[in-house]
Amino acid sequence: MTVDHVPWPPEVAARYRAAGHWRGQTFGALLTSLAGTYADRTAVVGGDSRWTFAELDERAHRIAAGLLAEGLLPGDRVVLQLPNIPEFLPVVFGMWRAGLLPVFALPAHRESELRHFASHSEAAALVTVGTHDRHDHAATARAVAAEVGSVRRVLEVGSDAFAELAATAPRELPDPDPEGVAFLQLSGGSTGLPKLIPRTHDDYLYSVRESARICGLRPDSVHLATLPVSHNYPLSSPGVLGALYAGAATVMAPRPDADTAFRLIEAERVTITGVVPPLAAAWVQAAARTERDLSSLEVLLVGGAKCGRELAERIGPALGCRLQQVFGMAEGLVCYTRLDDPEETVLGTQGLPISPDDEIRVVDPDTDADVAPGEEGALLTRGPYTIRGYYRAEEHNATAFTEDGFYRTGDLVRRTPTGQLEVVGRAKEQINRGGEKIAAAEVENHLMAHPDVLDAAVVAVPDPYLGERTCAYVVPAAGASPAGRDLRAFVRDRGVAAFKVPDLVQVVEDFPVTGVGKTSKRELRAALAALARKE
Ligand code: J2J
Repeated sequence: MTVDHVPWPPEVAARYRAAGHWRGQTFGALLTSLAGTYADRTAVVGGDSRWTFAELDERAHRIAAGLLAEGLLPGDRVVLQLPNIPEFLPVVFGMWRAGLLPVFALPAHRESELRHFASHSEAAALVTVGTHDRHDHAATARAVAAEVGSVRRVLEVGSDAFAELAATAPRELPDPDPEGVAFLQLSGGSTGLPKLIPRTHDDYLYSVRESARICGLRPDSVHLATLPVSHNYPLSSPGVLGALYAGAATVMAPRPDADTAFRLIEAERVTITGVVPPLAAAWVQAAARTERDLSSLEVLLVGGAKCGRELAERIGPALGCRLQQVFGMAEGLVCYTRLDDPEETVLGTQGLPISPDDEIRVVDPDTDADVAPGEEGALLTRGPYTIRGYYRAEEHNATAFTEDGFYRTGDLVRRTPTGQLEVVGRAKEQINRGGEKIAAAEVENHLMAHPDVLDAAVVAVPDPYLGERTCAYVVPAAGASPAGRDLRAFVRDRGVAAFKVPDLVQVVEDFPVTGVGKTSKRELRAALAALARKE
C-alpha cells in the first residue's frame, strides 16, 4: 500500500481547527478574496510585467480553465520548474484552483531529479520554460516525459501554445478540499533521492499568515523574491505567498547577485527580502561600494544555513536594515527572530517557532530522552504545519518520524531559557552548501555508477564562503585510476543539479580510516568529515 498523505490524528486536527490555525480556506479562495480587497494594487512585478491583484486573479482563473481543457484532472500531480518570473504566480494559483498539485522543482534540477519527481509522483504533466540561464528546460522536460509513462503533457510557459492556454475563458470550478494536499515540496534529503513533502492548503496557509505577521508585512511593503521562488523559504517564509497575503507587491529577481538585487531594491523601493548567508555576505561586501540607494530596505531575512555571529553583526550597519534570522524546513517548522527582539537574540539565535502549538523536543540522538534544559541535542518537532509523513515513503517515514508523530529534523540545537533555538550542528547525512541541501547518498550513488569506482563517501568540508562544500572520497575499482575531473564530469553528465557535483574529489586506495574495522557508511562519513576538517 502506498500512503499519499499521513493525516494528523482527528483529535489533533480538531484542536488546530478550534484554535483558528486551520481555517478551511484554499489558496484559490484566498486569491479571490485578496483580489476583492486589493484589486488595483500591484501584486507582482518582473521583466516587463506589472500585474495587479485583479489581473493576477483573472490570469489564474484562465490558466485553471486552460489546464483542465488540456485534459488534466483534479488531483493530478504536475512537476513545475519555473524560474523567478511573474508567471510563476498565476500558474501556481491556476493549478490550485483546478485542484492540480504542483511538485515544486528548482530551476537547478536536471533530468535525473525531474525524472524522479515525475515518476515518484506519477505526474500527468511537466510545466517549464524554454531556454533560461543557457539551459533548454523544455528539451529536458520533453526527455523526461518520454521516459515517464504517466506524463501526458509538457507545457512551456512563454510559448505560443501556453499563451493560448492562458487565454481560455474562465469558468466556475469547485473549490478543492482545504484539508487535502495542495502541492508537494521537496526535502533537502539525507537518503538517496529527495523525498516529496505533501502540504495542505490549511496547514501551509497558517504558516504563511503567521510569517507575514511576524515579518511585519503590510500592504505598502515591497518584497523582493531573491532566491528561487519554488523553494519553501522564498515561497512562504514569508516569501511571495506571505507578501500576497499581506496585500504587498513582490518583485521577481531574475538572479540573486548584488548588482541585480540592488538595482531592483532602488528601482522598486523594496522593503524586505530573504537570502542565504553566503549571499548576505556578498551583499554586505557589495554595499560598501554601491551607488544604489538601498534606504528603502527595512528587513533582511537570513536563513537556510547558519548565519555566523560575525556576519550577523555586519548586516545591519552595512545594509541599513534590520536582520531577521529564519530557521525553517520544507517539512514544516519555521522559527524567526522577532522584529522587537533584543539585539543579542537577533544576532545569536535562530529564533522562536511560529506557533504556540509548535511542539519542540531536544533529545539525546541515541535514546530520544529529553536533554537537560539548555543542553545540546537533536531537534524533534510536531505541530499545525509540520507534516506527519513524506509522500509515498512508508519505510522512510518509520524512521524519519517518532511513533507519536514528531518529525526528526536531523538538526542539533540548543534552546535558550526564553525558548529560542540555536542551531549548533547536524546529525543527518546531508551537506548544506550555502543553503543548498545535498544528500550524501544521492551523490555517492551517482559516483558508484562509474565503472572505475568501487566505493564512494561524500562528506562536508568547511568553506569560508559557502559554509560547507562537498568532498567525495572515492576508492577505485581494481586496476582503475579515475581522475577527479572525469568523475565530476561524469556526475554532471548524469543530469543532476550543478550544486550536487562534488567540489573536491579525493581518489584514495582505501578509505583513510584506521582502526575502525568494517564500518557503516554513517561512521565512515563521520570519520572522513573529521579528517577533512583537520586537513
Ligand atoms: C542553520 N540551519 C538552517 C538556519 C535552515 C525558511 C528558511 C529555511 C528553509 C530551509 C525553509 C537554517 N540555521 N537559519 O524551508 O521555510 C537547515 C536545517 C534545516 C534545513 C531545511 C524555510 N535554516 N537550516 O532551508 O527544507 O538543517 O528549508 O533542517 O531547504 O536547512 O532545509 P530546507
